[in-house]
Amino acid sequence: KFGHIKLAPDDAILQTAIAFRNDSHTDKVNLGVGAYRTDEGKPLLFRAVKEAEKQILADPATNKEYLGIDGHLKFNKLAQELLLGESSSAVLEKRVASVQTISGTGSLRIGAEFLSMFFNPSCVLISRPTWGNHITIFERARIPVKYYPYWNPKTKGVDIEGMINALNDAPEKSIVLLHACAHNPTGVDPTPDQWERIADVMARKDLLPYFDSAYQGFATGSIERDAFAIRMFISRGFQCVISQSFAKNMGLYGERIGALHIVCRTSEIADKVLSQLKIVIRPMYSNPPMHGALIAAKVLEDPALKNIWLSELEQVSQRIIQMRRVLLEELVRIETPGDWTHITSQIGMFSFTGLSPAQCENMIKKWHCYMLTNGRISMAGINSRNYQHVARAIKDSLQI
Ligand code: PLP
Ligand code: TYF
Repeated sequence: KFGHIKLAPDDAILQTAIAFRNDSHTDKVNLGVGAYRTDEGKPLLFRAVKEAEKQILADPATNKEYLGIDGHLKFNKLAQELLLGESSSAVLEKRVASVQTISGTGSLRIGAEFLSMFFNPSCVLISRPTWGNHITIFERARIPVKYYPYWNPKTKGVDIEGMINALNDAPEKSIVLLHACAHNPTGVDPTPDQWERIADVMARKDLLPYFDSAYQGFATGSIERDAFAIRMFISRGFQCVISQSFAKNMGLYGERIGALHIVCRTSEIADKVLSQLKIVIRPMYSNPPMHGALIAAKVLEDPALKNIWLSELEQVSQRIIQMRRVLLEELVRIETPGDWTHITSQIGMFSFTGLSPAQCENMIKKWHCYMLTNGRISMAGINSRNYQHVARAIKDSLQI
């Protein structure tokens, strides 16, 4: 019955994690998967999360009943307010349809399916490059995928003219997928002025913005600043779709907690959208898991826990920024050829080094520095014990 099935390739990103684990070399460095690591190279359990979990388990009212199809309602509301701001007109006017989802990936998949069924899109425009899963998710939802240029290898910045031109040429009823902040994999975001230009052309062409928000608080350490683009679009009157993940900013990777928000014109429309989102979800997994929602809701609801969380988030983003500085200084100190200042000007979890595929191979094979072959390194994998090794590896690989 199944003998005809061919072996599928592994996910390129998750494959680097496996290769790293299987390497017995003592100097190995994990710069592959975007998951935060402490300066000791260990996963981080946020103190606020641990405390919230303790309170949840101690509460006699805690049970393991099913959630509704749309998940934990208080979580949905708190997640909405974190993203859009408590005083957002869209929140106050109750015109945002929100459902709990299976982290950011599940949110994107439900969002794409909903748009495929109810928006009749001509295509989705995705940045080139992007997080690989974006492409497959929209293809699976039967939405044709097109691209807009994003990365300018010469300036190692955003190709804003290329992007604006592509949006200008977009077919009617296009969806435009935008990374809300901390673009994966490039680490470069549009400036506020560039975001305004993007909004101008999208308003003129009546394109639908779809924000992927996987790193709120991770880019700058500020929840508000990292939500700038989303809030600016909404304040300009855009309706939009937003996928939100708590994997990175609460360190809840394996709990699979996220949300999907659809900002509508009126609360009546939002009610109808919500009813249809439930119909999309019901035959897929019936209802989402509870534990991550309880944790995130507790952290966002309790002012003391929220403060602890925000200061931890600040520390996490500061450590990454510090490692950018330390790596750059070391590259300069050992006289690495070329300009490496993009390491410190890029933001978020990743740096797009500009190394070629062959140079990346050398990083991996000779130096045991596991990274993506598109040149992306996860800054979270760098720490005070391995930055010199990574700098030496980069300098050596440039000879390839
Ligand atoms: N979107 C982007 C840009 C990402 O980098 C990721 C990965 O973390 C996700 C979405 C979804 O991650 P998760 O499903 O773990 O929330
Ligand atoms: O880009 C990354 O490394 C993160 C983590 O299928 C990730 O977004 C990678 C691959 C994947 C899911 C999450």
